[in-house]
Parts: sequence; C-alpha cells; structure tokens
Amino acid sequence: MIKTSICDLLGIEYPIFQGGMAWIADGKLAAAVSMGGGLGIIAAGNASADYVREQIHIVRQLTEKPFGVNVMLMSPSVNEVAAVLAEEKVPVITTGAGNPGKHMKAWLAAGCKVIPVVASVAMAKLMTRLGAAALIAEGGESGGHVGELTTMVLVPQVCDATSLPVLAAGGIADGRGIAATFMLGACGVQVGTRFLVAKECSVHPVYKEKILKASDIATITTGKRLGHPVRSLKTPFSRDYAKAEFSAISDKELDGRAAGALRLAAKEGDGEHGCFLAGQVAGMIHREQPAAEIIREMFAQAEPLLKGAYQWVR
Ligand code: TUI
Repeated sequence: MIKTSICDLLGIEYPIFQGGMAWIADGKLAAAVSMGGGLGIIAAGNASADYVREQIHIVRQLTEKPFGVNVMLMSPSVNEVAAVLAEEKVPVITTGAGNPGKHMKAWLAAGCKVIPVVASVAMAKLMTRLGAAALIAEGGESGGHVGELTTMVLVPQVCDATSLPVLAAGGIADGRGIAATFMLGACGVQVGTRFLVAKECSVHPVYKEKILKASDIATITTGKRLGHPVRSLKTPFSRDYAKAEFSAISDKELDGRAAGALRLAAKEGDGEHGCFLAGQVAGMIHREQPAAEIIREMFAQAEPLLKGAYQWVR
C-alpha cells in the first residue's frame, strides 16, 4: 500500500489527483475518481459560476468522499466562481494558469484547502507564504497550459523550496511515473490525460479515440507568441495555428482563431477545428478503463518498483 502525507491531509486512499481538464472534467468524472480512492476534481475552466455550483451538487449527490474544484485563473468568470467555491465550502481548490493570491484569504476563511499548480520556484515560494496546503508542480509534458520546465527538473526544485507536500504533474500515466516522481521528492501525483479515457469521462468519443491512437510525438505546443503556450494533439487546427504564429497576422487575429476550439474538441469531437489538449503521455495510453481501475493499476505497478529500488544499492 502506498500512503503519504497528502492522503492523511485530505482523507483520500491513494495519493492521486485527477487533473482539472476544462470542458471535460465534470461532476460525474470527479465522483468516479473520488469513489476510486483518489481526489476527483471538477474543472471550472471558462464555465459560469452556476455551472460550477451544479457540478459540485452532482458530486455531493454521488459520493461523500472529498473532491476538488480547479479554478482556471484566466477565466472571465473567475471572481464569481471563486465566490461559489467559498460559499459551498469545497474541500479542495486547485488553481491553474496564474496566481490565485487575491482569492486565497476568502478560500482559507471558508475552510477550503488550497493547492495551487505552480510551474516555477518563485510561485512555489509565494504560494507557501500565502497559506497553500500543498503544491502541484506541473512540468511542460502535461496537456493544456504549460510552463517552461519539465517535471524532471521542476519537482526537485519545488521540493527544495517548500516544506509543503508536493504533487508531481506532467508526464505521468502509469506506475513508473509515480515511482519516478516519488524519487524526485513528490508525495503524490496529478494525472489528466489517462483519466480523459476513463469510462466515466463524458468527453466526445472522437477525443478518446485520438488519445488511444496517439504516438509518442503526437503533441505540439502552440501559443508561445501570445504568452500562453498550450500543448495539444497535432491536428489540422494546431498545425494551422502553429504556422500562423510565424506569419504576419496580428496578435488579435491569432487569439481569435483559438476561440471555442476547446469546446469543439471536447463536446463535438470536431477533428478539423477542435483543439484536443493532451499530455506527452498520450502515446502510452491504450485502453479505456473505469477510473477506479486506472488508480488501482497505477499503484499496483508503482509499489514493486519502489520496493525494489534497493536492488540498485550495494
Ligand atoms: O492550467 C493549467 N492547464 C490548463 S488551463 C487550460 S484552459 C485554457 N484555455 C485557454 C488558454 C489557456 C488555457 C488548459 N490547460 N495547468 C496548470 C498550470 N498553471 N500550468 C502552468 C501554470 C502556471 C503558469 C503561470 C501557474 C502559475 C503561473 O504564474 C504566472 C504568474 O502569474 O506569475
């Protein structure tokens, strides 16, 4: 059995969070992951505060286990969503794509545990000072909005910079990823792409098919020119966008191209115009499975690897 400080802190069985995938991670998926012993997370993404409240109620109808909500800090509804989370006293709030500083006091006062995603040591130190309960160090192997550093170099540097529990994210899809990031100092993992193909994930079937068929080099990062690099599958949309970044078109026109593309991928399965966010692990994901089975299988693989690590020591 693999149990760490994050299990005790949150009352979860396995030290694993499901990533807050915008347009994808709803109350049903979050409940399935939490019932499987991990921490299920609802993605607020760009959604309205009403949608987020509805999804919180769905999780609470399905399970009494702890769960989280991920706040996408670039969302136009971020302030309204932030208020709903405090009002609902959501057990865990994770954040992404920015600095959650201005919301921390209200969330902590409501008794929520705040676990920000950080992509740098500076942000890790700031979040530690502001009262975070733990940190998620996310490397650029992950899908979606990405930082500069890889998981391999980010996790140990974040661990050195904080006394808080650190979860590793980016590039983890099986037990080998768990074992490796534990060696870097992490005491838990966050996994997105593998849960995208969970049976309980209601993303469009075309999206799941694309992940299951992806190769090791199936993803690309775009958006650097506008300061928001994003990793997604190579598709007509992302290839055209990548070309446009190096063309003479204006920033405004470039920005306009991405509007609605996440929804088109997740809800319509639109292979032409959709933006299919995915991590570099897509190439190692081959099966749709129930969320609980994914969790059990990952930890069943990690345990003998961690136990057997002594073989290297003479
Ligand atoms: O947030 C993510 N991944 C995401 S968010 C998302 S939705 C989206 N839609 C359109 C454009 C962009 C995103 C899809 N995927 N991951 C967590 C994460 N956070 N990765 C990196 C960061 C991060 C970056 C900068 C955290 C803090 C930060 O601080 C900057 C600052 O304000 O100093």
